[in-house]
Amino acid sequence: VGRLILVLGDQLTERVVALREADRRTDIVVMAEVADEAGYVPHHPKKIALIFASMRKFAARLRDEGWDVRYTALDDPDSSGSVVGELLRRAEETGATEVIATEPGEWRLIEALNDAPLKITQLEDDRFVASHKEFDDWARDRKALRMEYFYREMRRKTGFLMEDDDPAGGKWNFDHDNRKPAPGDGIATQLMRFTPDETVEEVLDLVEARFGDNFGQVRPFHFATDQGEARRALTHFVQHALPKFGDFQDAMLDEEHFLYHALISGYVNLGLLDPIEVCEAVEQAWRDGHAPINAAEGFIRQIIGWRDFMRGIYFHEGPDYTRRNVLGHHRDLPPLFWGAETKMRCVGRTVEQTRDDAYAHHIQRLMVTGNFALLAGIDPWQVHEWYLSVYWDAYEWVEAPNVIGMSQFADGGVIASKPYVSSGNYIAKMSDYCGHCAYKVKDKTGPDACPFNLLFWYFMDRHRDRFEGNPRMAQMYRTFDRMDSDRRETVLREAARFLDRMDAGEVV
Ligand code: FAD
Ligand code: DLZ
Ligand code: SF4
Repeated sequence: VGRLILVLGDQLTERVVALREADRRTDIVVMAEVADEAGYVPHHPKKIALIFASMRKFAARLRDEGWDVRYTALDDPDSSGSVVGELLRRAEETGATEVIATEPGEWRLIEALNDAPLKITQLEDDRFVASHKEFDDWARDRKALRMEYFYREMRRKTGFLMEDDDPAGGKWNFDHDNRKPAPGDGIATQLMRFTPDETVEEVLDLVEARFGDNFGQVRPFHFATDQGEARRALTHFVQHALPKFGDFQDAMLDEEHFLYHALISGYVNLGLLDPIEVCEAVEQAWRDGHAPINAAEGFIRQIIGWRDFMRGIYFHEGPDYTRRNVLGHHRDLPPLFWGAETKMRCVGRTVEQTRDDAYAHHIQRLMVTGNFALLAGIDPWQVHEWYLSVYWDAYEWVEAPNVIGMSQFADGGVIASKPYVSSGNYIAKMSDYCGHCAYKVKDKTGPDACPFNLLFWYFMDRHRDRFEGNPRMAQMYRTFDRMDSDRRETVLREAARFLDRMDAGEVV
């Protein structure tokens, strides 16, 4: 009897290690849509549909290539409802006694496989530039783990944008040229939309029926659901949006959801696109003179830098990472995160877009919803569960470091050297939200004051002990201390009142 080869919903490529190790003449592939995975958080229906539809198409392809695939659909009456349960059921059905798995991207599932009453071998997922060992070797003996230095190693290792031993263009990092505010003219590339075929439509019906109460709607659905479509989405990005990706990476517009972003994270995380293939396409565009170096470098840094770094941190830090809360934040996540009315235009629009698309770009996630949650002192675990639920690309290995670490500083600075907090000024500079807002970003106190302006000082004041000695924050404390004491008191009092009203369920 052959072995069972487990392929999870975010391992949809022949290049995944368990499939590379398998023998298609004797081994049996197990794939399962299960209630446990679909329900550990209330995932956005579009995310569930993307995963199920892509799983079904991948299973069909494996069958075409001669694999024996045992596939459990969500509504299979014999299903046990869990990944381990399905492995046990298939073991009994086939007589197999051994399972080969690619290590899942979440401790919860790694531990479930470890604890299962079956011989399961978990092979390290090598769809990343750095292996666990390479990351741990790099991290060992370093006082602080900083992405920039890790990234340079990954540039050397992969050879992307390298001229012999030197970085192309003479610099490792061209961020200085990026970060332009939103351009005023009609802009942005058209999103690549795929029309659902019969397989996808079936999944949309299933998801609508089973997860219709989750935040967001499954239709309209336009994501790619196989490797061919995902490659077309990548090509579309490289042709149309990449040249301006760097310039407007941090910009936000009230009426524009996607700007020049790639919209590929979901595909890369699922396995529909390979991260190296993505970087090759981007590097080639630069070599062909189609995209400037600041765009190509900025983009490649997001993939072999940030993405790989986040994965390294998740595994390096261990299973308790998502429970960290060094700032002692305990406020409940307010209903406005789930679409309840808010007068804050930036937050309202970001949440609305998240509900509609299961997508928001990096700066919306970091400097609007993330910034607000951090300033307001919301429990990072609840913030983490929200992000894990609502985005099409959210899997714990990448979501948790971004949320717990980068955005909420709940890990005490493992990832970020200072918290990503800002007053309304930053949002006013990088977006056109404020012009549509009921609050006034220029007001620092008073009935119309932008809540970010109030909460910024509330946060700084509350965490003075921790951050005053941070050289990158000292200037802010000096500014605060130079305010006259009446004004300081007014700001803090109004911030507290704002939070009380929010906690009481008032529209804020
Ligand atoms: P682009 O802006 O076009 O960037 C290109 C690619 O770079 C992305 O597709 C992605 O693969 C990679 N990338 C960029 N930044 C990061 C990063 N910080 N970490 C990892 N990869 C990165 N990304 C996820 O894939 N899943 C998540 O659950 C997730 N949660 C996030 C939560 C917060 C609070 C923040 C601040 C960021 C989060 N990110 C997450 C990172 C980033 O926001 C998304 O990868 C990006 O918005 C995806 O859209 P895009 O493909 O258009 O990306
Ligand atoms: C996210 C997800 C969902 C919604 N459903 C399934 C599923 O039914 N079957 C499956 O194999 N995987 C699913 N996934 C992805 C897993 O949750 C993911 O593999 C782990 O969280 C590790 O990243
Ligand atoms: Fe957001 Fe403040 Fe601007 Fe309103 S004024 S959009 S709350 S930053």
